Amino acid sequence: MKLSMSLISTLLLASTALAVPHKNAGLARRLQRRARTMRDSSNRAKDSSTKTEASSASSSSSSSIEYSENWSGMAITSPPTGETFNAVSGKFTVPTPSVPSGVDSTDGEYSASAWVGIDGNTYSTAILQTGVDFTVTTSGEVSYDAWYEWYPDYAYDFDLTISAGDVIAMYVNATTTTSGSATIENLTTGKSVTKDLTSTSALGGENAEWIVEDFEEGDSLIAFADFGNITFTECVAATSASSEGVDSAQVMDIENTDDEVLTSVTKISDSSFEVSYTSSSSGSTTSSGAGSSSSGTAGSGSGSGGRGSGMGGGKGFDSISTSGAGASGKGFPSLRAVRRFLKWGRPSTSGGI
Ligand SMILES: *[C@@H]1O[C@H](CO)[C@@H](O)[C@H](O)[C@H]1NC(C)=O
Ligand SMILES: *[C@@H]1O[C@H](CO)[C@@H](O)[C@H](O)[C@H]1NC(C)=O
Ligand SMILES: *[C@@H]1O[C@H](CO)[C@@H](O)[C@H](O)[C@H]1NC(C)=O
Ligand SMILES: CC(=O)N[C@H]1CO[C@H](CO)[C@@H](O)[C@@H]1O
Repeated sequence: MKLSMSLISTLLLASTALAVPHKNAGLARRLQRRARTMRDSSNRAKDSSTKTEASSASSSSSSSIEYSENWSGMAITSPPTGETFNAVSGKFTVPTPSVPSGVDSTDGEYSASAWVGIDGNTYSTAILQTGVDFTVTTSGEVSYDAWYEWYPDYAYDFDLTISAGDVIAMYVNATTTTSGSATIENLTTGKSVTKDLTSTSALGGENAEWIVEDFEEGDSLIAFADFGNITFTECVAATSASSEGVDSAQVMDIENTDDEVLTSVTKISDSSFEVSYTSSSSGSTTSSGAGSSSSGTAGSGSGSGGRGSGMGGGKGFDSISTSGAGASGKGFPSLRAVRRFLKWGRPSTSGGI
């Protein structure tokens, strides 16, 4: 999968003529959405950056914290003997993200994602996952996307409007190792969306996880948003014979390449835990200390009626033919190029969406 991703990246870099200027806000928005389909939520960096230390902060039964550059939360790394996980679910309340204090304010946008999934930790060749991204720009615009993904295929957006404060339930269910579904439910309204999925990349049913992620767009990690804290509740990992909560799960925290630990996990019960953004003390350029009063980011709703218009549906991008780099100097990859590549036949997935 690493190979295919880097191949795609190379291809996309070669097509900068299709990259996009961001003076057109609507276009930039769609391009962001498109770029989001380049999400890569595997946890490849984990092994190289894994270290453990006594967990004093987390009053959990887990005795250690595993550090990852990408994932924070809880991950069960093996099902009961003789069984495999086929359903993982959890709930959380959608936070209002804010720009981390002390960052260079010219920096564009900051995101994080909360999701549940089967596999992807120790079992690395497939992940069935679903969740919600939250993004805040330095100008205070907040947006959300609900999505599903059967890695190594890309993430696709659900057509669902998400707002801060929504209580969201997330479910991934595997019916076989190569088929299943992802569901996001708005518990405030009871409305839910489900996507049936198939893949040629078989699940192992070895891992179950509830994660807040610094996800990847293109071939680099997005700038991580201050998400405040996210409490996962009613966490259930099920096999066909039994179910369990997070008692046996491994605590994971994000430590970036500057050795700053950006998250802190606190276990609340077997079915609930909290992930908090812990602002890094070092490197703070301005803003005297605790800037994280979450400054009421104007208009935390999702507003813009065009959101959720179905990235997976693939409409509307065909006329993109502009030049220049995208926001903050990042060239957004071209959907057209991606599609072309997919048509050429991406080896490792059916894309069966
Ligand atoms: C959930 O319901 C609330 C209240 O009606 C609404 O504002 C919000 O947009 C809904 N979110 C989703 C994800 O459907
Ligand atoms: C997924 O599994 C849960 C139980 O874990 C169940 O309540 C839910 O209905 C299932 N959803 C689908 C779409 O099969
Ligand atoms: C979550 O974050 C808020 C704001 O930072 C804080 O006041 C609150 O204590 C946190 N919740 C918990 C359970 O720590
Ligand atoms: C899947 C993913 O985002 N993995 C990334 C984790 O972080 C390392 C280091 O930045 C990246 O190399 C991985 O690609």
